[in-house]
Amino acid sequence: MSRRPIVIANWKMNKLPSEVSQYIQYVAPKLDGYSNVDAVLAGQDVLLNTMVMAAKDTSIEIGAENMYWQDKGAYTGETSPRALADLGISKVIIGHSERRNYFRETDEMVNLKTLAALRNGVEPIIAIDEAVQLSSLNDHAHWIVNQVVESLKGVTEQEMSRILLAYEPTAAIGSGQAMTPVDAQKSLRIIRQTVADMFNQNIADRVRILYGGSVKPANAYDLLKQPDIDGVLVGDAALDATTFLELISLAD
Ligand code: G2H
Repeated sequence: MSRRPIVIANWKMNKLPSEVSQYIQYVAPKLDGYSNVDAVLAGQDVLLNTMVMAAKDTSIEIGAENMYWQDKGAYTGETSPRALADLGISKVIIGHSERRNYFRETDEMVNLKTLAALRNGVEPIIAIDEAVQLSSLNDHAHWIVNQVVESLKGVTEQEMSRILLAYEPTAAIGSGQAMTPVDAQKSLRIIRQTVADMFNQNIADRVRILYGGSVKPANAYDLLKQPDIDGVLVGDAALDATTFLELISLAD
């Protein structure tokens, strides 16, 4: 089963509105040379409108980094999935480790957000993290399985074609030290097997699963060579447009 590779930049809270157009104008024309990979830029809410405008008529997809699980209403300061869809946002990162750790997002909230994104036509990129304090391999596997199961509660077989999963071991995030490709592969295999157990092998074979955590050009190729790693979710390294393109070329 061949799955289309994908490189997602997660700009987190780093870029300014004034920096968006130059980045996209630099990257977009060069993407024409890479037809076998999807390129996604995810930015904070205040950038999204500018990002969508700058990426119009290009192959770049724009994603959000977070959203609320209600479609609309009196939720001051939150972002509506309905508004994301209306703006032309195609994907949204849900349950990133930083959301879980700094903003106390729980598996239940991740599940509600996943269902809300699907309901509104935005594809969820569900982040699965790995707590640092786990002591045994069994704990590790159980932790991952549990997050996948809880995140995907109530998702239908049909909706699974619109879901992406991203494994991001907490210790590797922003540390400069990615997990080894072999260890990352083991975790992604557990995630794919969990999807097979919840749904069926066909769906598990089709779902795209990404690795995230200190991905850079020096390690991306070996990570992407692993049979279950279909793409990468990249923070720091993707802040630079040239490096993002390098990652695209490695995934193509
Ligand atoms: C992990 C990743 C992107 P970085 O959070 O989601 O960030 O590549 O900086 O570790």
